[in-house]
Amino acid sequence: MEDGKPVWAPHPTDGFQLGMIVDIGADALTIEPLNQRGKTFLAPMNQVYPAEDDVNKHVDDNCCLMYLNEATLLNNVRVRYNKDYIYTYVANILIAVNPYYDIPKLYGPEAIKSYQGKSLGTLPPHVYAIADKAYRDMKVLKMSQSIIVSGESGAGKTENTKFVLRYLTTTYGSGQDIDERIVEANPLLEAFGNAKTVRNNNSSRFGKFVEIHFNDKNAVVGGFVSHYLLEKSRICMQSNDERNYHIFYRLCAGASEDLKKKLHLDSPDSFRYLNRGCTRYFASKDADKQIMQNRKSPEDNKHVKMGALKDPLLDDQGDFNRMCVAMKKIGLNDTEKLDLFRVVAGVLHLGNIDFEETGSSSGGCVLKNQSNQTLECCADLLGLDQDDLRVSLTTRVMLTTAGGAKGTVIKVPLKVEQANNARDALAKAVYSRLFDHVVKRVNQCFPFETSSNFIGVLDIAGFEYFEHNSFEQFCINYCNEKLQQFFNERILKEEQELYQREGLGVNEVHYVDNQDCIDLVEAKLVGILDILDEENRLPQPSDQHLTLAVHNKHKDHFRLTVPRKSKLAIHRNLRDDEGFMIRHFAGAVCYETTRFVEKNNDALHMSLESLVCESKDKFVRELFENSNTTKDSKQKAGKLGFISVGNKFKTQLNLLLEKLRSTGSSFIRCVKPNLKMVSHQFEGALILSQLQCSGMVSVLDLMQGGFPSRAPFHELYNMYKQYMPAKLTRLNPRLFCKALFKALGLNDHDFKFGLTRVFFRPGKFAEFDQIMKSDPDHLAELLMKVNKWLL
Ligand code: AD9
Ligand code: MG
Repeated sequence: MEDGKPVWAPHPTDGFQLGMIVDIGADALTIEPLNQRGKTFLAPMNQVYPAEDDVNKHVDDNCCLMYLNEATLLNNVRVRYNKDYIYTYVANILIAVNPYYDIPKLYGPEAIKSYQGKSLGTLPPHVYAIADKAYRDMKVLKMSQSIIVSGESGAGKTENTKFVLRYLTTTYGSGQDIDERIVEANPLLEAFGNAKTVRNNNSSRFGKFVEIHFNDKNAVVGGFVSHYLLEKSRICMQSNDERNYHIFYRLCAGASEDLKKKLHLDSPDSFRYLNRGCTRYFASKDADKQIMQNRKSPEDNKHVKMGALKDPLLDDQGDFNRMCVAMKKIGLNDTEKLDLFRVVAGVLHLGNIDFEETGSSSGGCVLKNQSNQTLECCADLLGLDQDDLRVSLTTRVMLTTAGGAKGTVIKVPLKVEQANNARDALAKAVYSRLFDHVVKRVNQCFPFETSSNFIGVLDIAGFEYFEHNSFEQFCINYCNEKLQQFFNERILKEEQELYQREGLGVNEVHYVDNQDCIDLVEAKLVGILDILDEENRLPQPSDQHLTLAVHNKHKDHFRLTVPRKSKLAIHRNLRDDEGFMIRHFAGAVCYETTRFVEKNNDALHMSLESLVCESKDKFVRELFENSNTTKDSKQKAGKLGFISVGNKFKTQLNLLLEKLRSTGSSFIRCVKPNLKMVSHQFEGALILSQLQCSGMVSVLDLMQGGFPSRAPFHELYNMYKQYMPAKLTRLNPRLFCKALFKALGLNDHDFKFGLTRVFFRPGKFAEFDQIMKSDPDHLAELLMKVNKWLL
């Protein structure tokens, strides 16, 4: 930092503020803010960064700045955001800030056209440029590609994923149905897998990896969707101001009178699974109208409460119609549509079944009187026998070895709470099997026989850290540790190894290897997932016993500690057997272990499992027969009463990473600009923490001294061979490149020659390519210069 020049110093809400250093202490600096002369504050030495001379200047690629640090990155992203330039590169990584409004022409057909075949960096940063790079890399390198889209809830992952899919199918499609189907599958997936949360009105509650497959001529031939971890708890319970999955409300709002009758549907208010959690709003016609006019301003509507359950920001009826159009476009017929709706309605009715104590000495429960009709509806919709359903919900079948009568089946009556749990477990199992089916059915819409390569787009929740963190956050953060490790491997480790191999002499950048954290979760026997499975297999598993076992096994592990060590009071109140804290790459998270054991179990108890497997409704029966648990594991699960959710996720995740490692990769880091979900509001501190969590700061360190673009000598030689005078073609590729660079008069600082390739400073390869391609006459002239130089 130079004397007398402004610096970036920490600011509690803006992230950083400009100031002057007025005094230097042992480990802190005294700063005078530029906009508050005369006032000073202390800032830790390592949180003060040099500022660019012109702080209002912005650049497409952050690596073009003089000082690469988190403050200049934040400032660049801010200046650009204020001008509606929501995309920014850090070398080849794309940062995408959610604008929360439709920026005119940003994604239109003209934009799609303009990015086709263009090297990264020749046009303004864009998600289309990343999609096109993936396509060109696939074509040139004959290698599948993946695009990893990450960011916190509401940051824009799903929207950007959709833009990538639309770009690839529009630009490189085969002009057949399949292109449209890949895009139109989304409304269906979102209807069943997305919900309104406090963070995002259309939050994906599952992860997905969408592959677009290409033939040997590099045209789209089909697609395949893999899905991860649907949030099951939402089906029965939602937090304040949140909703269940969209499909429930859409069906209630959009079904024809006829269909409503058939499915015994009423307003969402009448269903237990829908009427808790979400704020209620007026639903009179006039109020509705006024609400729709104010759709973009949730604050204005906060006072309009009570009445039928309806969210003013969501148009359930319109969305229902759009979903039906999408279903038709991807080829679902009316019977299939009705199958889906019937099961959705069945789940709703199931949720309305209530129990009460019998008062008898056996301590069991019975259905409340008014639930008998609901039971009938539910049984009818799911093809179940009414009495069997009643018995399965209120008793539990157990195999006993007591009194020497080996294998005797006894029926144990359930208490009200246990019956409630059985009902909810059944609802969750039915709905999650239904979601599996939707994904499977979607996959049948774009089948392919042979594929040469694919481009896969990963849209999965980013690192999560809430006040209360449970099993869902534990799984998603474990997943993010794995993805961060992959990012480190691809961006940091491989990069440095290459510099070394090529003899570039660039300073080494240190980053934290998170393998120890991954091991803590997934290692055989001692990892938390295996300890959890072991707990699930005990005759009387408990969350407390599990939690103590985790602490005991990892007493001195650097990454694991007890909640009372947390910085936050809310966590310090937890006992040692109520939670554990993990130090993740992106920060420490305290997990409350209540219901870990239950959430880790995908098995229905035996009587419920056999009830649905024997449904008279073929569709329902097949949901369970064809679910991805094999017959073997089902039988095993039946005996043990346990199928592990955590270990299934671990297996899926490891397969995904294996796949990612076998492809070329690009990264899109999505950023949420504010918590209000409104346009034109940049909350610096919030954004800074997202940039830090995404590993961008280590990348800046590396790039500060690095060369993110490179081209092998022989590639450059072949690329420009056709323009060369005959004499020059005799030169070896390396010498030719040296001559060419000299002739072009490129700045020595912008590139470096390695052993097999030339390395460019960020953004400089695009400049070079532009010169070479833009003007053949000029190129010939330059090459004559090369000729002279060699002579
Ligand atoms: V979650 O983890 O699934 O809860 P995402 O997927 O990161 O989350 P999503 O893509 O759903 O967020 O974006 C949230 C909302 O922001 C969208 O519904 C849009 O209203 C808005 N959004 C996001 N990206 C854009 C954009 N490029 N242009 C306009 C956008 N609006
Ligand atoms: Mg999403």
